[in-house]
Amino acid sequence: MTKTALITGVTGQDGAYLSDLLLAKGYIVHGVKRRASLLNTARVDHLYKDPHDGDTRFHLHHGDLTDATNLIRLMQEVKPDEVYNLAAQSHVQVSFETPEYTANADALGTLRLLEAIRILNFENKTRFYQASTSELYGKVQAVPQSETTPFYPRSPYAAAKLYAYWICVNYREAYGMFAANGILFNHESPLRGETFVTRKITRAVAAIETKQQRRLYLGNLDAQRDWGHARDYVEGMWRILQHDRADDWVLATGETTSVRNFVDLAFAEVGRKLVWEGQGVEEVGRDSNSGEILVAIDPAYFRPTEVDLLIGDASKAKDQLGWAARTTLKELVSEMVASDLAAARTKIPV
Ligand code: NDP
Ligand code: GDR
Repeated sequence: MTKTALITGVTGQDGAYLSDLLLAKGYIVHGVKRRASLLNTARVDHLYKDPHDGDTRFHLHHGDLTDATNLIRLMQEVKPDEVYNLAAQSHVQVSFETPEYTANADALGTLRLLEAIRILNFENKTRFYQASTSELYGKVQAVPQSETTPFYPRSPYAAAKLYAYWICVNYREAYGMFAANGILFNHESPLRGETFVTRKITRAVAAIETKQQRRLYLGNLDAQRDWGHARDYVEGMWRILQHDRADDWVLATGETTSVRNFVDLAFAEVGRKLVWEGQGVEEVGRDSNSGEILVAIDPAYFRPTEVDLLIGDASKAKDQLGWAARTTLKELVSEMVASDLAAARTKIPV
């Protein structure tokens, strides 16, 4: 029987990869997009067909996680077998500037969707996936982090996602809903938003290589993250909802890398080696051939509270879902730099 999925955040990185995956599996996919003054569907345009030109299994609806009546109406119209709640104000640093909005969209938005399912009596029909995050571990209480590691959020974003995590668990226990949390560690791709650190770095490498930028400014180079590929992780989301019972799952690679090391890997893709000099805000990365400073610190990118070290233990997902991250960090960096270089070469150098 054809399944129907509703994806919030369909225009984001994960929404695009998940739509691809579900359509390939034969699903009918309904995505929720926000109205914006400019078109914001670039990541899913290749999936969209004008309904006037015949049958399509990919549909877009306007909506917003801050608008409960809209969510109830959409849920009623679509009657989804599976809901993937990927929509969020997802930038940790921005959440320090917009804490109330972040809580409204990321915490209460999740509650609104769960309530929509309950109001419509879809508890026995609709499975719910919540995009939980390794940011919940924040000031980490154990290394590596698994489903049993205590949480200690370190940003308004993480605090909002903590509420979303627990309301999901609560609706599962209180109303028997199939509501599952995927606690996903950082995952990246050529579709990653331009202001997250990996994409900021790979775009800068491409722009420096094509002489469109001189220098890259970053914040904390010592932060360590467990970086995987988004394509692998959306497959994990799908498996989480196919499991015979709702549960909470860590998806991670099990390896961690510093921001500085990610910079080294990205420049290595274009044959450049950096030499790091200085300490703290004075630290710079010089091109080993020309001596030019390619990377410097701008304290504006430091966060009021930082998450220093994330490394996930995904053995539960491996044992029970048969899921494992497949793409290596080297492959991920290669793909991202190649994609940004191709885009940069289409622009005229300054
Ligand atoms: P993106 O920032 O790329 O996408 C977020 C999506 O949410 C976009 O489609 C955005 O729309 C939409 N959105 C934002 N606010 C609202 C709102 N108020 N109402 C409706 N839609 C909204 O994030 P990712 O794809 O990287 O991440 C997907 C989810 O997974 C997020 O919830 C994120 O917090 C979480 N997560 C991500 C991880 C990662 O490493 N990528 C790791 C763990 C969790 P628009 O395009 O209009 O901005
Ligand atoms: P993160 O991702 O906060 O882990 O959240 P981000 O790429 O923004 O930061 C990772 C680390 O890099 C450090 N950093 C910088 N970060 C940015 N954005 N820009 C910089 O210039 C810079 N310099 C250093 C940060 O301080 C941080 O330590 C992502 C998001 O996708 C969340 O939605 C998701 O929940 C988590 O990953 C898991």
